[in-house]
Amino acid sequence: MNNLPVHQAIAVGASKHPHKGKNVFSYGTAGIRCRADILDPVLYRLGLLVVLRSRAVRATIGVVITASHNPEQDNGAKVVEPMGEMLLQTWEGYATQIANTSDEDLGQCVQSLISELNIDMALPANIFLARDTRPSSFGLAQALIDGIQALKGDYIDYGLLSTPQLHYMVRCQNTQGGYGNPTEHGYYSKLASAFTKVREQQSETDESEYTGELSVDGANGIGALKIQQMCQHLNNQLKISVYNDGTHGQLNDRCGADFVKVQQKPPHGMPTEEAGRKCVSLDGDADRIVYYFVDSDGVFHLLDGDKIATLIAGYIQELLTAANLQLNMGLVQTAYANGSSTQYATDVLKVPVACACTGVKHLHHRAQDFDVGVYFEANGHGTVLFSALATEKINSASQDERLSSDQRQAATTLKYLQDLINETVGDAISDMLVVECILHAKGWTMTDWNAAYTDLPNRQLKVKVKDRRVIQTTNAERCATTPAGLQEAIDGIVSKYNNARSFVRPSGTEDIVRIYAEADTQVAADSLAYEVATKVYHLADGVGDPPAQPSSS
Ligand code: G16
Repeated sequence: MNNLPVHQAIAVGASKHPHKGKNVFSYGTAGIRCRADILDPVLYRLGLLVVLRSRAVRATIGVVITASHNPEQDNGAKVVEPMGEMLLQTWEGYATQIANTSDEDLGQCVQSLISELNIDMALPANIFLARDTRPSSFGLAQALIDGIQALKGDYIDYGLLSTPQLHYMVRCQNTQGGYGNPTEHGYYSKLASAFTKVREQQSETDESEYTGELSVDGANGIGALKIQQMCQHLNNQLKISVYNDGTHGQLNDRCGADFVKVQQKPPHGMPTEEAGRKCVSLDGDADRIVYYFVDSDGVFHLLDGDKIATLIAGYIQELLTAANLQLNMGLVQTAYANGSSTQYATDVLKVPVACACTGVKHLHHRAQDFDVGVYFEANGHGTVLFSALATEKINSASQDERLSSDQRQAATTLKYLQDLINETVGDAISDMLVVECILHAKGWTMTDWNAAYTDLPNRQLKVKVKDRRVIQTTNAERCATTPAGLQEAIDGIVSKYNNARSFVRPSGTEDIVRIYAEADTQVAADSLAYEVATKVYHLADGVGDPPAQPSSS
């Protein structure tokens, strides 16, 4: 621990982590993210910031060093709030500010934040940190630690963890164990015990075609390691084979949840030919999951975040009805949600649907408006939130002798299901266990689950432009307000297709503009996406080769 005055300690650290001032950093959709080789000074500065945040809220704050779905050469950091949520928006601004501050101005920047936010620097500060498997993560963790120590913060370095595991640790710590034990073992035993208890409540019928056999694509990342550890706690209740476990391929290289979702095809490195075989892909920090299978005709079927969300919402609704519990449940999606899923949720499940901007931080907050808020992005990132009222009602119904045993059993199942859900943030491992419980309860195969509704054909493309900030959007990102003429052009293109929809938005994790299109056929969705991408390329200063027409399968 250093004994230097604040200014001096910051300067000493800054000299070890010099800011070249050539790049502009911003705290985007999920933290700071860019090429790993320029991040060292940013992580040092973030170390300073999280100490301030910890003192400001008088609680433990978390940092995960990861760039999730991005390629291995990238890296980044996600800051975790005391209850396991994403960093508060006003502090995202401070993070962006400090990340771009030169070595000379750094002491003054920190001092201004201390005064402006009235932070008592005599208070203790406590930081939990963890990292993914990227080779650059280890060194960046050291830069973060140097920042923490410069402001005399304490820290626990958990080493390799999935992002949702670190979110869980932070919440456990700040609830003094109320949410569980802040250890990796605590995480696995909480989930394994809840999984077993939910399944004990469910009776399996003779006609059940459910199988607990799964192939898992670990994206060559942290999820592969952690799911194997989870398996050791499940007493063979699931038979999991892990592929892309990091021993051969590169992180996220032609595998992982993002690849499978965007390319709409199986990952490399995992056998998927067996008809009906249940397959899942995790992303690079294991906070996203998608399911898929190949049918007997060799056709690939993707069950993405929308299918997972509607499965979970439908099941919770059945349990609420069976337990005679009146709680208001809602589903939160983004503009990427397939039109068929929104229609199914609204018309069949009769669950109200809200649309939020991309980024689980936005969905999470919107989901808090409901007693039971199910939120999922189509890319497989999501979870379920239970309000204090919902938790209380479910708990008391599970013990209420005045209710019928069926009603009590439904409430008890809900109670254990809540324990199985990682409410802090989307968690691929927890989400997978929840889905497996629901499929088990229903006795469903992948084909049964997939039959709930049919996705509208869709396509996602990326366009590289000079400065993606020229594209601004409104109406939960469904409408572009700049550059001039872009939205009118998109509207004109969309009107030529049937049952079509398209929008564009700048990514907050990659240096690209994302294009989404859906229409009545795959050929139409591909052509629509291509036309819109070409328009973006021309109106927003595209760089490199113009977009290529996707080849429809
Ligand atoms: C992050 C966010 C997700 C978001 C995704 C893509 O995921 O947590 O909510 O959907 O980025 O964001 P964008 O379209 O702005 O690039 P992850 O898994 O990469 O952390």
